[in-house]
Amino acid sequence: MRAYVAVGTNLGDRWGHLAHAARALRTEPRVAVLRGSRVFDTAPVGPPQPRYLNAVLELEAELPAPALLEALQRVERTCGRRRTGVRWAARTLDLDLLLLGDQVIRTPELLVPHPGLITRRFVLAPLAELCPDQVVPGTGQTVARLLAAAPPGDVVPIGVYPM
Ligand code: PH2
Ligand code: MG
Ligand code: MG
Repeated sequence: MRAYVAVGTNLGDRWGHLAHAARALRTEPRVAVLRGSRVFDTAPVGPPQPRYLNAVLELEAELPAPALLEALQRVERTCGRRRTGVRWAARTLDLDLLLLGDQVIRTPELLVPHPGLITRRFVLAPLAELCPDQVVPGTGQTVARLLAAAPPGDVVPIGVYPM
């Protein structure tokens, strides 16, 4: 199934973390990394913290959603991510499952489509490069329409995805 994963990093070697994410996902069984968006330099949303690099990866994943979530969390850990319990703390690597086919998943562990997807320009701008015409389940709107309606934000493309 086609999956879109948001990549965010705002601590340490941010370009290195982006490259690591693509490389590590490729080593996961039944996961193929198909394409990356451009990389965007973005102002942090939430508490004051360093600026982010944000991008989106397109995967083909022959895995059920919980196994894919585990794979994403495994890759976060191999990148030195430590869960401190502090919401929206700065992080070496954040991998958020945005879309998984046209599935809607609402469990305590996983919400798909990702709730932040609908309004966050730092997610929608890179996602719209990969699948502008995809309808986001539950909204009836395409990614391109959601991006056009999103509040303005400091989200600037600065390079191609390192992979
Ligand atoms: N992620 C957050 C909180 N704030 N801001 C930006 N610009 N980019 C992010 O990826 C981001 C954020 C929590 O995951
Ligand atoms: Mg996140
Ligand atoms: Mg996350």
